[in-house]
Amino acid sequence: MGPRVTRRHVVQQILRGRSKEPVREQGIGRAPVNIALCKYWGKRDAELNLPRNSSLSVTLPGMEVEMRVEVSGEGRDEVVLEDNRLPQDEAAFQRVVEYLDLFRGAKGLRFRVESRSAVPPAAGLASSAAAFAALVRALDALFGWELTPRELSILARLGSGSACRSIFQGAVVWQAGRRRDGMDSFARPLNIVWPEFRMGLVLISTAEKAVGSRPGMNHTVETSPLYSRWPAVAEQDLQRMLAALEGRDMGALGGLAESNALCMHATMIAARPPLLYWEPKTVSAMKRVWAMRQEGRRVYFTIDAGPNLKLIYPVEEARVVREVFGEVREFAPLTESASCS
Ligand code: 2P0
Repeated sequence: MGPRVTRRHVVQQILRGRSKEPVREQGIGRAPVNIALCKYWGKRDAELNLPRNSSLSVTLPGMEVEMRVEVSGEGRDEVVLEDNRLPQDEAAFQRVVEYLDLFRGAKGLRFRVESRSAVPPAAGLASSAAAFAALVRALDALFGWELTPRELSILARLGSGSACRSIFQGAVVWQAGRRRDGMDSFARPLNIVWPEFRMGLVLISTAEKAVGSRPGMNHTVETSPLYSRWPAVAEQDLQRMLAALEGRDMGALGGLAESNALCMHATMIAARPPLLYWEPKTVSAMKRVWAMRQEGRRVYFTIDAGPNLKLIYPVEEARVVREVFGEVREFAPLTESASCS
């Protein structure tokens, strides 16, 4: 075992020979929200956000975060979300500032970061992955680094694991990698075009969750007797999902995504004390999906670290999905324009 690799080492390695000074007044970056079909749950390195398993996601067209970053005129960091300045004691402020610490250079630059989101708070979607991916793109523009997508993905991962997937569009794989410095742990786009693929949001609640994903996954790894099975299950699910995507096989893909999500939740429910993100309405919605399948409908779901469902179905089922669930917010993540980066 050599010395521990820090985020700072990784940043130094990627930015070696690149500008330490802004080359323009302001950098702007945008990135979409992503929803995992094969979930990231558990880290092998918390400092670098290195996962124990590879994962697969689709991005939601239109659900983007935009970040603008410039050198602060006030000599201290400012983080402004939708025109609201975050107080310094807020956890989100500190997380951004700790990330900016990696990019201050010898002059100790201070930054003003402004974020605008096309993700309505009422959509029940976590936008932190999109936010860190957009922030990396904004820094790349400000400093004129011209990093490759792979380098952007690695830097985004240092902010939030799932952010490395939001550097790309459409169906995206994040390969876990094996290296201790994480240089082989980044996302890549699959460029799958599948215009019939739909994802629909079933909103159960937008209340802030009691346990965030980060402490939730750490608690699961540390205490759940079922967790040890998870990485191998996820790797196998991923290989099967890739084949299902290649074959445009909705039944196989939807079924695998659903059982992958349930398996992830099973590891959390078995944690001590248990971690349950579902509400009673989550379970009723799951049962409605299963009843639809009994009737031959090709409708499946996935659930993240929260109570809301994301339905997966082919466009032919859109009408019956609306009949059963009312107006769901629907996305076509794999059309040609939405899926090619
Ligand atoms: C995912 N989640 O694959 C899984 C499914 C939640 C459930 O990635 O600590 O916010 O910043 O690396 O990326 C949420 O975890 O965690 C997540 P950090 P992150 O989408």
